[in-house]
Amino acid sequence: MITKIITTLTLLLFSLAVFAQKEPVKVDKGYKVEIKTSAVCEMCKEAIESDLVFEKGVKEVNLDVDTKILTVVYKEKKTSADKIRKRVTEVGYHADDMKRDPEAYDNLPMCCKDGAHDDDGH
Ligand SMILES: [Cu+2]
Repeated sequence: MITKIITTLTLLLFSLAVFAQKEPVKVDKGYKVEIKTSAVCEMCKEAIESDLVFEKGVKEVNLDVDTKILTVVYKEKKTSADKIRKRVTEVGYHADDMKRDPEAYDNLPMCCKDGAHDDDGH
């Protein structure tokens, strides 16, 4: 009985982990992927977008600060969703299941750190 519950829970957690990361979808200009980040404000948006826009193969970048979702359109021959996620971690933010680079995070402005916007609800 216990074993059955554990198996069910494990499967459930596993499927949640898989669904947490969105698969890229085909669009006119290449592929589009939505990546959940740890961005908290307009400065984060600026930092991530201005960095990603120069990344090889990246066509369009947009971060929605409210949902923390980064939408990227890229050429599948020049880059991949994982490379883009990696790049986001190097700017200092989590990207889906990929953890941010600790050094990059240390260098972020104070307002972009965890909890900086908790008090006023932003
Ligand atoms: Cu910020």
